[in-house]
Amino acid sequence: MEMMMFVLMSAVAMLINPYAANPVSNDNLNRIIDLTEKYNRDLNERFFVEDVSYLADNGCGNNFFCKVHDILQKHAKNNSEKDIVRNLEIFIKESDINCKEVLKKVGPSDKEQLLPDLLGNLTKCIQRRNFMGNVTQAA
Ligand SMILES: *[C@@H]1O[C@H](CO)[C@@H](O)[C@H](O)[C@H]1NC(C)=O
Ligand SMILES: *[C@@H]1O[C@H](CO)[C@@H](O)[C@H](O)[C@H]1NC(C)=O
Ligand SMILES: CC(=O)N[C@H]1CO[C@H](CO)[C@@H](O)[C@@H]1O
Repeated sequence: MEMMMFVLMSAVAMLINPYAANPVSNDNLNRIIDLTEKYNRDLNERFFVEDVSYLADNGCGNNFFCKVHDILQKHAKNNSEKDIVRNLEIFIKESDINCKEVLKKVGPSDKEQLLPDLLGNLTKCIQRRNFMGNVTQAA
C-alpha cells in the first residue's frame, strides 16, 4: 500500500514538473549565455546578420532558436562561435525541435541587424525560456 502511494506521488510529481514533459538542460542554456557574453566582448568587428528580432519579439518560439542556429552556423568561423552553435544544437535536440520543418515556415528577413543585437535577443529568449520552463510554439 505504501509502495503504491509512493508510485502515485511520483507520477503526480512528474506531471506537475514542467521539465519532466519537456526535458531541457538549463546548464546547457546557461552555458550559451556565458559563451554569448564572452563572444560579445571579443567581437571587434561589426557584423550584420539577418534580422530575426521580430521572432524574438513574437514570443521567442522554436522558430527563433532554429533561425539563430541557422545564422550562426553559417557565420561560425572560430571556436567561440562554434561553441555557441554546438550548445544550441544540444538544446534543439533535447527539446525535440525539428528545425528543418520549422524553418520551412519562416521566410528570409529582408532586414539586417548587428550580430551583438542578435546575441542579445538570444540571451533574452533563453532567460525567458528558463523562466517559463518551455517555449510556446509560435508558428
Ligand atoms: C572570433 O571571430 C570574430 C569575428 O568572426 C572576431 O571578432 C573575434 O575576435 C574572434 N575571437 C577569437 C577568440 O578569435
Ligand atoms: C531584440 O533585439 C532588438 C534590437 O536590438 C530589440 O529592439 C528588441 O527589444 C529585442 N527583443 C528581445 C525580445 O530581446
Ligand atoms: C508545452 C508546454 O508546457 N507549454 C506551456 C509553456 O508555458 C506557457 C506559459 O506558462 C503555457 O501556457 C504552455 O502551456
